Amino acid sequence: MIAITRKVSPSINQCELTYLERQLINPDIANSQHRNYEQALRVLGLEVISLPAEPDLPDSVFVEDIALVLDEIAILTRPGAISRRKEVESIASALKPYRELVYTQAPGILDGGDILVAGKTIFIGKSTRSNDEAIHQLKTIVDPYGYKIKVIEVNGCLHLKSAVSMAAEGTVILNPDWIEKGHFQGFRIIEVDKSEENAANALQIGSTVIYQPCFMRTAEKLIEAGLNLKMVDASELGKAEGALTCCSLIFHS
Ligand code: CIR
Repeated sequence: MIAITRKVSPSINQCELTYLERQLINPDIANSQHRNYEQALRVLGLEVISLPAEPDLPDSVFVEDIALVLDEIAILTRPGAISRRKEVESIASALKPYRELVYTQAPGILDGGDILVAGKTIFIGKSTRSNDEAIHQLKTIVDPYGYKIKVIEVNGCLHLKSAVSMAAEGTVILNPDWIEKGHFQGFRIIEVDKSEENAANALQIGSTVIYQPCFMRTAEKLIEAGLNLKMVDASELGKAEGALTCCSLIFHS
């Protein structure tokens, strides 16, 4: 497996914010946490392709938003935030050796944070960053490969994956205040602790779940459910409204 990551931009303090108040981000702490994240991926056996920082693109560490990489094809997004559109070019170059590339087009907007893949089902969040036009385009692109699209309204948080993420095959971590649980009928659902609204974003790698130590109550629930957690603190990037899934694009080589 390969993980594409990108170093934290020195301009991270100019990041986009939708639901959070601006707080000063310490670039040294953010960089050190990001290095630990990359190291955790290596320890789990992934080859990490760590792209250099983009000084003029504040949010470019959040590579997940720029592409959806399936086994068959990679789809480059047209990110919802105008300030993020220039991130696409370098991610396309990094993906080119591995996949056929296709691009979503205007007036479609789409962030990878709104896309959750569970086998042959692709859940897409309709949020401030992803619209019907892009969802329609994506459906047309993935249909020949046998994927089914399910659309979910996202309310109260930035992306679909702020509200739900995969913890294991058939198991999701979910915040029921932000999305309807009913969309995940047939899945085992682990709800976040009420006091930890941002705790639904975890990064599943095989039988391990990379998770943040600041969400201890939800972590306890995950451990009780039999999951194997590897703790990685991403709290400094949390001030930029990012979490764990957003810092990598993971795919089979
Ligand atoms: C943004 O608003 O685009 C960034 N500040 C945060 C993006 C986080 N991405 C993600 O969760 N997939």
